[in-house]
Amino acid sequence: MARSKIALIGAGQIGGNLALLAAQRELGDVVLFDVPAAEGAAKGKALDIAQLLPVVGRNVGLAGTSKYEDVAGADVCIITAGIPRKPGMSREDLLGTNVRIISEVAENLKRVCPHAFCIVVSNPLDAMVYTFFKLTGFPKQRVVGMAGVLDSSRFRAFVAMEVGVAVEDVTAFVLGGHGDDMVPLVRCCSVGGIPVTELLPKDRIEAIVDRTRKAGGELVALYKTGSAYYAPAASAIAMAESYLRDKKRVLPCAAYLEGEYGVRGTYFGVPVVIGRSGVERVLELSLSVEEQAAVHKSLESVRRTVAETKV
Ligand code: TXD
Repeated sequence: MARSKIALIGAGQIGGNLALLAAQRELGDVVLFDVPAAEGAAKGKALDIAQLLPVVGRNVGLAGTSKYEDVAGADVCIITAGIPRKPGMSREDLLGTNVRIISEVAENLKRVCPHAFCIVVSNPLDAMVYTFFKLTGFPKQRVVGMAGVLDSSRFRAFVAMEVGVAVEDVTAFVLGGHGDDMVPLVRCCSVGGIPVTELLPKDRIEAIVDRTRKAGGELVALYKTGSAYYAPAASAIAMAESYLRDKKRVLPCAAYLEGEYGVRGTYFGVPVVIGRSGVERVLELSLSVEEQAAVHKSLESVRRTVAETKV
């Protein structure tokens, strides 16, 4: 059977790491796409990773390009095209530039990858995936935003650090938009099945929730030249793998909602099942009054940013 084809639109920090992880997991042949001025970097990263494969004993094709024809027919497209944050910037400050870039990418992928499962990563995430969905006209099952997997992984990492346990034994997820008012759901966080509220005092849990919400900015301040890239890449690859291998993973993702959680007509971070048909199901849970208020606040922020896209 022919290998799957994975198009990485944007060959920057996250794009390069996506290519490395996709190759190491033999998810399929990888094409790194970037603008002509950055085509050399795209080709270089493809060649560099190809030269790594004999060391790790993996076999996939890798190429770099600035021609959309070279990504034609891709099964999965992961879009990181756009500018990242610099210190002092909010995700919303990226909107003007990134909505133009995502619009150009959407027009081209609509033409050359009409059947692809598309994972949008560029910020401000909820507004960029909405823009991509509206401009491609692709079905909602095939357009999803990557944020919740990352935010939940950050939440789990901080809980594991605090309790002093293995990360794989911490279960947790984050609801809502990819912004500082995202909603880490403490009630659903457990360590080896034990509710975290049994293991940590209230003030430590609140400190972890606050750090999770601001985790992106913490890395922007440390990196100074851009934003996170290792964990975002791993998060998008987990989503792509669940699609390509029909794994039916339950992953928190920005999905287009039509009534679920009382949300209609926009992308919002909720737990979904990803399989070979894309976003196959949205899993709903009943929220407390307090959780509902926090989700509503996050939704208001998402709606404000989406409105600014004018799409
Ligand atoms: O959780 C999340 N969704 C976020 C996403 C987590 C971290 C970073 N988040 C966002 O991803 C970040 O705010 C940016 O909007 C994107 C990409 O971040 P990255 O760190 O990879 O940025 P780089 O290194 O600047 O790479 C962006 C590449 C760069 O090589 C540009 O030349 C390219 O995008 N680019 C384009 N590619 C294709 N087409 C067009 N038009 C284009 N314009 C720029």
